[in-house]
Amino acid sequence: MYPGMQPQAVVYQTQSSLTSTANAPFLQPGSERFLPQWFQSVDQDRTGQISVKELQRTLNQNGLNYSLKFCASLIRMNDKSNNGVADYQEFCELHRFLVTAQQMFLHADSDRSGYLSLPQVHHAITSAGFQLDETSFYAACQSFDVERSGKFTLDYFIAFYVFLTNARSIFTAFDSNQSGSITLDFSRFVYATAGTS
Ligand SMILES: [Ca+2]
Ligand SMILES: [Ca+2]
Repeated sequence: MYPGMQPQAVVYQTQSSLTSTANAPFLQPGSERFLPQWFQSVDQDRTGQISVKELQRTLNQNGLNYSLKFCASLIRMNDKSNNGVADYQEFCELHRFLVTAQQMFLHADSDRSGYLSLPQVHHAITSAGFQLDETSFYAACQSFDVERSGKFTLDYFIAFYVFLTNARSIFTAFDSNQSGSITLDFSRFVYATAGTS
């Protein structure tokens, strides 16, 4: 529940769809053994690179319905060559990131409801080293949980985690002397926010 909100009737998501997402073969622990085969099957046009659309199709087939824009930010997270597509190494790193995020989700979902409450989300991201004050935490949650249900399913949680990871990378890049605070003019602020979404 977000601060200032009244309790409402709760509509629970069916367990079956969540279970199938959590069991997506692509993200199961041990699935890294099959990454060469995964890479080949994801790379439908045989370019040797995974495009944003190819990634979106695969995640979709695994129950993670993401926009093209979000899939682009997933690729950007590990895009060392900065060419907007994922080569095999970048694909492997992305896979490792997604498996980790899914494990964080399953670990935080201690009551096995299939979604995380806001305190569970807070606990998960704090354990991952993200320190946010309460106002920032709720504001960030609401930008993903647009219906303000207070429930983070796996896809929401991954999106939130990607956002925080990208935000931290950008912050760290600006905070070159590691003082823990940065000063941005408008232009650099736009540059920074463009990299987080
Ligand atoms: Ca391709
Ligand atoms: Ca690349």
